[in-house]
Amino acid sequence: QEDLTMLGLLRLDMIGTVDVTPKGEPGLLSLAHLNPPSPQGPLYTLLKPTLVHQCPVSFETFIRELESDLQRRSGSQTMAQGQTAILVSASPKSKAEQEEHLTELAELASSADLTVIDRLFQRTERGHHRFQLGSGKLKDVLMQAMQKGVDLLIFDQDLAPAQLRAIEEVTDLTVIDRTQLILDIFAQRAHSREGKVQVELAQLRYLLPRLSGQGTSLSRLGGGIGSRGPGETKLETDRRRIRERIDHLEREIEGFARHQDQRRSRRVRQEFPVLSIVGYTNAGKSTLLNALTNSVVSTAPRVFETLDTTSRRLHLPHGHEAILTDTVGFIRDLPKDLLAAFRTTLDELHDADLFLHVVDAGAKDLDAHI
Ligand SMILES: Nc1nc2c(ncn2[C@@H]2O[C@H](COP(=O)(O)OP(=O)(O)OP(=O)(O)O)[C@@H](O)[C@H]2O)c(=O)[nH]1
Ligand SMILES: [Mg+2]
Repeated sequence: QEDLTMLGLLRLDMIGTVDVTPKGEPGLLSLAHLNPPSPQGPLYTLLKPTLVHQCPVSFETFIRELESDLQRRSGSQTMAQGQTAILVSASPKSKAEQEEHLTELAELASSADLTVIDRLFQRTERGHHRFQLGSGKLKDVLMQAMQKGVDLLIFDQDLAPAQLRAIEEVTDLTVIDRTQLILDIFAQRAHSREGKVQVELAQLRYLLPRLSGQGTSLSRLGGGIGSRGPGETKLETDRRRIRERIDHLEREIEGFARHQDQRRSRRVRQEFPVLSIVGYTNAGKSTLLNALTNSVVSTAPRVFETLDTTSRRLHLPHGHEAILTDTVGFIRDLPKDLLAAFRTTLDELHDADLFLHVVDAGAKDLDAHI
């Protein structure tokens, strides 16, 4: 069994063991080879043991055919289905709670146009782990990933930069956490200048510490003790450029905030009451705005469809008017970089005279959404 695990983990084409008889002569030869990734098929095939000199396999042809088969399959799979992912959760929380969170993570993943192939979770002790989950469980995850030809692991828990690196090193897969997934979705969806700036700022703030983490491993690769490898110098430049960009974006956001103040005071002069639609993401906020004001804000059965604030005039009976605004939805454990970056968007809520809290009564964990 251990040999078979090695076959998978090291991505060998084939592995064989030879028994040794008590007399010291070669006995039975057992061979196993990898299969091309497929969602249902087994990871490897075990051949029937034979005597060494009766070995049925002509290695050169066999390996060549296997290699081209592996290549063909992995090629066609990524073309046909787009990116595939395995969701992973490891925390001291109960099984039920982790499952529920993974369901939400799956919604986030499909909102980012990823195909979720599998979900795996583990209940762990509190405290810091090198891989977030146990190393045995990580092997399980990796075997699943290889068997199913998956290219992305998504963790429900936030990973420390060192954990992220350790997992990537062991698995050779792309690893992201929930925060990064949410940032990616926001980046895909942001349309307004303001939204784009806010998302980029959040992404850079998230990236910066992770970049310096990679710096240590790169300088180790550079080899010379005490000498700075070329990678390190480049990273120093990258880091400085990122900091400069962050400064720049922060100033731009301040500009938006001033602009917003002016807009606000104009609105106060007009003395229209402001009604703000708030609520969990995908609850139906934009649909309500459209229905009440005859607008065409984009709605979709996926999370974070709306990022930009929209304000519309609402005609009430008896000739009264109000401003109705629709804005970005909430989600539990909103990444704090994102929260900070979206301050100008959220500041709009200060203007509200009334909140309309939209709740999807059909949501499974209704209370958690309120
Ligand atoms: N069954 C039902 N579906 C609804 C209702 N209101 C909205 N929906 C659907 O729910 C989905 C989400 O609606 P949106 O209006 O985009 O939700 P949102 O709160 O603006 O979502 P985000 O902008 O992504 O945070 C859409 O597919 C709507 O068609 C409703 O009252 N009943
Ligand atoms: Mg919306």
